[in-house]
Amino acid sequence: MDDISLAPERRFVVTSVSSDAHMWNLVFLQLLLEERGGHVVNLGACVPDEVILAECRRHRPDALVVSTVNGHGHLDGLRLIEKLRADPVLAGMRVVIGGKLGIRGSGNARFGAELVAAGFDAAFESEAGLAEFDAFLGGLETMSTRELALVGEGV
Ligand code: B12
Repeated sequence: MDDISLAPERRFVVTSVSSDAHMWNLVFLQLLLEERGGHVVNLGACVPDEVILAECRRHRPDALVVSTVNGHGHLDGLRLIEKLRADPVLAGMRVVIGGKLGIRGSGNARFGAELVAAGFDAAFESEAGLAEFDAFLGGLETMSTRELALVGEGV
């Protein structure tokens, strides 16, 4: 996990969902992504959906990274991804979600599958550790900046 280094131009928006007041998960993700050389805009906790959409339109990140741990994330996440995928500017943006997606511990895995089916590019349940997220970050490095821009434009 330590040998993954992002190209300096990779930009991330990190956010929680509207109901979730937890903050250290967001600090953790920001530090992780910055340590890999990424640029992070951290929107913080309890962010309304419309603010997330507006900030993504403004920053046009390579990926939106959503974190949630209060147990409501699978509900907030479904609502959020429907809005993102319906937005003409953001429909093709890379969007992932992770954390404690429900209140069922290892049983939260099924929420991850639902969230991906609804439109997230990936879902990372905290009980599974960070290896899959590392693989996701590594995958970003195989895409050129131009390819990522095209994804961001919904092409
Ligand atoms: C501190 C805390 C609070 C504080 C938060 C203060 C703050 N400003 O952040 C306060 C007191 C406000 C709080 C409130 C609540 N909390 Co609270 N809280 C905690 C606690 C003790 C620690 C959370 C923390 O800071 N962890 C440190 C960070 C670094 O770890 P993390 O959040 O787990 O994130 C890691 C992983 O989840 C993962 N991860 C997270 N997001 C993402 C995203 C991606 C993409 C990836 C790859 C990985 C990833 O990576 C991180 C590092 O390993 C946990 C219990 C625990 N020990 O975890 C409960 C806990 C999260 N809280 C819980 C609950 C239920 C609540 C309340 C609903 C309680 C209530 N009835 O009011 C409210 C919800 C408020 C709200 N609107 O969201 C539950 C959630 C249950 C669940 N999901 O199964 C927990 C797990 C406690 C429990 N065991 O029941 N809480």
